[in-house]
Amino acid sequence: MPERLSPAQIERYWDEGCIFPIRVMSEADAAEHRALLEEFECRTGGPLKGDLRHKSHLLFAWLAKLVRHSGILDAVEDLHGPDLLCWTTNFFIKEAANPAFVSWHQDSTYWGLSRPDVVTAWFAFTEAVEANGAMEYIPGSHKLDQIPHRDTFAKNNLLTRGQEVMVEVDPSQRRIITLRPGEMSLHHVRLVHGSPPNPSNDRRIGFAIRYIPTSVAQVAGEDSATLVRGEDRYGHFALEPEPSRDLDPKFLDLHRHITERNAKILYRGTEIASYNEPKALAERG
Ligand SMILES: O=C(O)CCC(=O)C(=O)O
Repeated sequence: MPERLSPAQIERYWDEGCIFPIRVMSEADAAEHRALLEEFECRTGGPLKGDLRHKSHLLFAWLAKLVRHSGILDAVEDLHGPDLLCWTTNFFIKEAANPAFVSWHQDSTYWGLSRPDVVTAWFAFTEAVEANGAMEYIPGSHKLDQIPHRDTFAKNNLLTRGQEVMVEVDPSQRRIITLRPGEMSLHHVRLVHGSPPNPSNDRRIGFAIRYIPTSVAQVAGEDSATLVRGEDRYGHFALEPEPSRDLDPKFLDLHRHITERNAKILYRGTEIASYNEPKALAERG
């Protein structure tokens, strides 16, 4: 057992649904990660878009390494044991002085996973503070069952369906997840959380890595995941290969296939079939 987390941190995770800050790498190394992302964005003419923001660890070798980073996995193992899958990854990028926000929600709502044994490692490429739209959460809310959500498809909402909890959230209860670059928070899949816009003059960049023990299954369709530690004795997911270089054409094809299939799970019950469409639908009203 790695024991990256102290007993007090483990207790707080199960009690409050979230712990932070946990240092994964130095600020200088986090700045290098940001530079790698921005070098790609510069070359391709602007911020990472659409489905490139999802499962990006299948496209970039440096992100494939990040999801396997022992500073992250040792902490996840302390919560969920030694056999771990990375189910997905999602960039949450808020541009400077931009209205993008994340409504109050529980991650578990549309993911189709068999049990709420899912932890997100939200890794900070930049600092995340109140002034640039850091994540906020309601302590203890992960102990609630699944709360009904309504889909809004709101234009500036970064979530797939712009989904929000159909209960009043008391803002006086909220806690802000403040992180320096290279630190992470860990949050439970049932935690009620969200984040306001970023009015600052720099981007706020987070990379959310979703981990599950291999015993968790997908119940809403065919799915794949990356074995990042231990052994998979269940075979609930097709196992994804690791890219050894960035943007390998074989991996671009695989990524397209996987993200299209995932979109069917995440958007089931709507008319939407891909990560690129929701804004268009919202604009059509
Ligand atoms: O990055 C944010 O502000 C929100 C992220 C989020 O909702 C998540 O990681 O589940």
